[in-house]
Amino acid sequence: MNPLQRLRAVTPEATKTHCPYCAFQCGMEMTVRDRKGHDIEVTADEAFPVNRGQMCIKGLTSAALLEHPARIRTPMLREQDGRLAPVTWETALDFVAERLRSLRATYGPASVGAFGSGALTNEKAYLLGKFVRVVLRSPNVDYNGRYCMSSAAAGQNRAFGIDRGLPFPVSDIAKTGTLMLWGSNCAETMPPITQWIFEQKSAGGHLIVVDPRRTDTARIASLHLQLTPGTDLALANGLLHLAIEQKLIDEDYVARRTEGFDDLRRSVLTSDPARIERLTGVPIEQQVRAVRLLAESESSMILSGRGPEQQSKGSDTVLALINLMLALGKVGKPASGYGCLTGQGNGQGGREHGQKADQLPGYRLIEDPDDRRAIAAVWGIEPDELPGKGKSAYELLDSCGPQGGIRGLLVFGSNVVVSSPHASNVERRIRDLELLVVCDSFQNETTEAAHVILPVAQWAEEEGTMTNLEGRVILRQRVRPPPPGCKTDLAILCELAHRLGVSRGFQFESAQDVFDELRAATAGGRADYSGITYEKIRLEQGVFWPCPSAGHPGTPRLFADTFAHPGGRARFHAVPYRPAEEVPDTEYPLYFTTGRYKEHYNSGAQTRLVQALVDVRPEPRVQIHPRLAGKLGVAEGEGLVVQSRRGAVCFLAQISTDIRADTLFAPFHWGGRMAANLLTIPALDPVSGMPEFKVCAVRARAAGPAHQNATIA
Ligand SMILES: Nc1nc2c(c(=O)[nH]1)N[C@H]1C(S)=C(S)[C@@H](COP(=O)(O)OP(=O)(O)OC[C@H]3O[C@@H](n4cnc5c(=O)[nH]c(N)nc54)[C@H](O)[C@@H]3O)O[C@H]1N2
Ligand SMILES: Nc1nc2c(c(=O)[nH]1)N[C@H]1C(S)=C(S)[C@@H](COP(=O)(O)OP(=O)(O)OC[C@H]3O[C@@H](n4cnc5c(=O)[nH]c(N)nc54)[C@H](O)[C@@H]3O)O[C@H]1N2
Ligand code: SF4
Ligand SMILES: [Mo]
Repeated sequence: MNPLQRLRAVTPEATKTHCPYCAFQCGMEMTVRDRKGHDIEVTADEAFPVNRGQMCIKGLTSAALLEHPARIRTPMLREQDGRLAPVTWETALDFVAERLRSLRATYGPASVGAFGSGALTNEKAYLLGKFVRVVLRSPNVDYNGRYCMSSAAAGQNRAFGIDRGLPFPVSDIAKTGTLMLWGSNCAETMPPITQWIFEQKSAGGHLIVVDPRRTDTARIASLHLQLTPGTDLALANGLLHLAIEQKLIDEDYVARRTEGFDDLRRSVLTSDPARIERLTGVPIEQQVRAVRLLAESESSMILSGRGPEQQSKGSDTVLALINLMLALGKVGKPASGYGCLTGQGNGQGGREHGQKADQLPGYRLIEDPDDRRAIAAVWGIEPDELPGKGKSAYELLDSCGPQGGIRGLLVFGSNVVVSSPHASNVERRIRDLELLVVCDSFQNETTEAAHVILPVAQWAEEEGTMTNLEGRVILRQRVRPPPPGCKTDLAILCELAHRLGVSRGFQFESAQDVFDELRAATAGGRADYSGITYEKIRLEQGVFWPCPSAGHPGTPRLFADTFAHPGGRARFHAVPYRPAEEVPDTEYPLYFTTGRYKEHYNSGAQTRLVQALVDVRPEPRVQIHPRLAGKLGVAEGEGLVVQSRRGAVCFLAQISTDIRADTLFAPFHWGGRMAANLLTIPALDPVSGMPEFKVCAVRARAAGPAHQNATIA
């Protein structure tokens, strides 16, 4: 069946679209079963080549969000007495525009800004960046992808000159000889990916997992390196040292395709296996086995997740992983190389179109004069009128209030009070804002501090493109109209722009119109979308960027012949090991690390509303090794008070030999007193601005009988 026939074969009510959650962006079909559009069935799209008919429990239950009773259906304004009152759109938008105007007049344009999201479509990310730069004239726009992909992005840009999470389609996973999943628990965080891993394993491939916990992903591995949290950089350098010692380096590849190896070679001299074993806890035999599997398989790949990336040295760690794969001569070979498993639905596209503090559309740089000229021309302004680089996500939030100088903030698609490090600080800061506007479909912990809440359409109620973890640009089609009272993010941005006196450049009939402008803005940029159209996406099951012209087929695979740096070579970087910002000591003797459950998504703002998911995972539990639990006197299901220098949380204990005895783990999907981020440290990677979500020091004690239910209350 050709793709057109396949589209027609679908029943009239079934619309092909994609899941609202993670970067796997499973193809799904939504069928409206009643005339009101309330009863909607979700099935996985058998024909979509990424998930091939599989989906996880989150995607399959996602339709519950559309008619959810908690859905906000009218704008809300905070009254003098602190209560939220429903108001008309006119009132709400006039109020926001007036406050933005007066804050800018009093404190200057940089006093207002926006916080965006990897949940936003490409069109929204593009228009948000344009709105902040052109209408607010502020440098301050950043987004939650800073918490997610920024270290991998920084590493790939420096090494390859381009950042596309995966340089190949996920189907290449099935063809690789050795797959090393480094700090990714993808069996739980993008479950349908395991079909490719199982295929790889049945073809005789090896799977290595690097994680301080024996996760569902580690359980299917033939080799599990259960390292000490925060020591990934040491381990990666150590593997390179071993590769050099054991003569596994592809000298010919290094000479032809790279630069900077001599400096790197010198820098890993001290990373001898015994030292690395002491630092990381990974036995020498395991180090040797891992590097031999990577080097000696005809094809091999390292895919990283948030484990090594969400550290204050995350971008260096990514460089070390790339160093290793370049030195082994793997990058650009079939089914080989380095890739990052992007997290959010549009984590990839969200970082390409200008909602990042240092970037302009097409992955252009805001500090590059040529890039500024190119975008200013598309936007019809002078290059000088474009503001410069703004603050990174955590720094932006930490600057809210009179001291930091950010007085007004618009939030699109992030529950920052739950998902930011040192959450109590972020909550205090945003409560100091003179204007906090949250655009969302639901109230959450962040809207509690909002002056205005604007209710938005959800993913199935509007069109837009997303760029999945492979760099494949896909199309979300509209399944039903938004409920009366809700507007799209695009409409909100345009209407605010008009009220602030900027009409030109903010008059779009549809998301597709915005996409057409985005295409023009990316032409000639690193992430070139100019040859992509909605129609082409429909016909070809998505199009991989770069796609620089209408006749261009898109680029599923990068680096076969060249890298994106001038001269075409990849660059090695010497990245010496350094410890985490905070390591255990006598006062706070344990590591604390964080991550995810299969059933919940990020801050939980959406999934905590879905009963089927709450039934399976009603609350967070702290994972603790039985030996440590015994020492602390805590039993399964009892309260354990976990305390860091920033706060304390009483979690119920989940006792398990799957975790190291020096480490506690908790998910960050809950807010309030159960927020893991009350404990985390806001140490930031100096290059990427990524917070150290994966490592801090804590102490723990049994809560005692009086407090057993403390976390449930
Ligand atoms: N179910 C579910 N799926 C999701 C999401 C979700 O919230 N829930 N979110 C989506 C998003 S936005 C993202 S970014 C991805 C994230 O996907 P993953 O990267 O798979 O998720 P995490 O659980 O954050 O981290 C992965 C692993 O890192 C390990 N880890 C902790 N500390 C360290 C360390 O120091 N070194 C190493 N090597 N590993 C460490 C943790 O034990 C954890 O198992 O998932 C996406 N998919
Ligand atoms: N301790 C710890 N903290 C972490 C992490 C960790 O591993 N450990 N991971 C970090 C990572 S990787 C990420 S990605 C962040 C994610 O955490 P957040 O940035 O809080 O993201 P979500 O929880 O996905 O919040 C999305 C919100 O956006 C809304 N939304 C969804 N789509 C749209 C839309 O199109 N428009 C608008 N206006 N709103 C929309 C949803 O209803 C929801 O309220 O958390 C980070 N925080
Ligand atoms: S794997 Fe990701 S995209 Fe697929 S259904 Fe689950 S959450 Fe949705
Ligand atoms: Mo993420």
